[in-house]
Amino acid sequence: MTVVPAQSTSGLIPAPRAAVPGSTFPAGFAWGAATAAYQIEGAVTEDGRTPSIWDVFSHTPGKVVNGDNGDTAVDHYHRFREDVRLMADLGLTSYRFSLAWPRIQPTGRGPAVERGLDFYRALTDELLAHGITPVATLYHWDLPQHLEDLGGWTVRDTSYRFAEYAALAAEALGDRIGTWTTLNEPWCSAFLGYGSGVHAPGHTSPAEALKAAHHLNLGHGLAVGALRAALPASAQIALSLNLHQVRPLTGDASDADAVRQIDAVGNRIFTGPVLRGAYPADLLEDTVHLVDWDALVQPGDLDEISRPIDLLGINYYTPTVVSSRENAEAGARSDVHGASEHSPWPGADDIVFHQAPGAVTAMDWPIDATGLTDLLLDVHQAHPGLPMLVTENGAAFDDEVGPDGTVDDSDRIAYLHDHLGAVARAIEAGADVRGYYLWSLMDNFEWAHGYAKRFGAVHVDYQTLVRTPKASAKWYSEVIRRGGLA
Ligand code: IFM
Repeated sequence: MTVVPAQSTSGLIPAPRAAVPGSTFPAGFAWGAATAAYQIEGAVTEDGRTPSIWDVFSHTPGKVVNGDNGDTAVDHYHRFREDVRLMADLGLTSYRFSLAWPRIQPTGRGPAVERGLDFYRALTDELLAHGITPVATLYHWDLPQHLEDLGGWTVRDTSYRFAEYAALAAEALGDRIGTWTTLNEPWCSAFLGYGSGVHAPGHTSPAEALKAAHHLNLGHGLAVGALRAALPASAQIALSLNLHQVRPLTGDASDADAVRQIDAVGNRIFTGPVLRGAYPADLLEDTVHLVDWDALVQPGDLDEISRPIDLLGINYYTPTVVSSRENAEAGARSDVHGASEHSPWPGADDIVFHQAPGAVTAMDWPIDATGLTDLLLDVHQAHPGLPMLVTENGAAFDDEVGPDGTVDDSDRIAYLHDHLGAVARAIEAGADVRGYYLWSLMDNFEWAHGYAKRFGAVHVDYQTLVRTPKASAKWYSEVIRRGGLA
């Protein structure tokens, strides 16, 4: 039986309806793919855009593999119509992309640049014309450099600047975009950007990282307020977190404590204030020697941060295995988040990271789909009734174009099959998961790895910029057409 998945006509991700016959996935489930502005757009000096922290970082020698940068990326800024056609051919019902803050409000202050907004107007019009629901992320790591020069996320003012930018974007695009995400993976912005320094702006200070985390949380909350004020009441507002599915190396109590600590500084530092209105007491205790939390968290901040959201976005790639130092065995990893002698885990110096067993992707990330089911069910149990979207999931592999011009990425198909199965299991167990966004629509600039890692379902030739759907793209379009796995 051929089932055409229900499309959302309202620009919203619908609440679950009856399951598609023969499938676990509900009718109206968002079958999506995701990208981010700096990773795909290029055109970094066009139409008023000014440098972001990633322009500056990627042009700093030694920061990105091969000295790559996003100057051209995959030229989506000029090729978006072709890219939307690819999405439509795939049968995507939704597309998650990010708005470039330095395109819309170049100095992080003042009025919006219409030419920057026009690009997103044209992109969303094209999506809507093809029946694809746009999901816009306001911040996927491209802070205007101008704001970084004033202290970036280590200073409170940036949170207020972010809310102002959110209001400008919502006022201009709220008639076309019904579903909004404030931040993508604030853990990376704070702890890779200001802690280990492997991401822009490349700072290596545990105190700055913790301050950045709070100001990102505050920016999120203030932006939720700004979005609610500017958007229709029906708008859906989300936050995308790369929650760590943390597992102990052994059953020892000290490993359980290692899990607790990484869960605190990796996950609950965000879910605590956002979903419960408080920072976890154990996090504050673990990091009290690094930052003055009483001075950092000002009266009223937690009320702002905990403004209700409609959906939680979850990004998952691999589980995280930890132990205490005394339980560490051979095989311990020091490179869990890129090559840096500085830790992205403030206050957790005695915790050792381990490679989970089994096959790995080209990122050297262990493949374990059970982590996604567990993660979705953990969130479901901790926050019953909270609707979720898997806003990113996917894998990099060393894809090659065959002599016949096709790309046989059967390893990616296996990864996606297992992870969609993991989502189905979480839905069967009661989790309210409303969509899945494959990372990524197409090969793109993979941050500090440059163009060396390919996550796309669509191959991009970086010389010619020709796009070629891989076997996984064809496989995914069959899944979408059926409304679920076979
Ligand atoms: O490419 C990134 C994306 O920008 C954020 N989440 C993880 C992806 C793969 O590393």
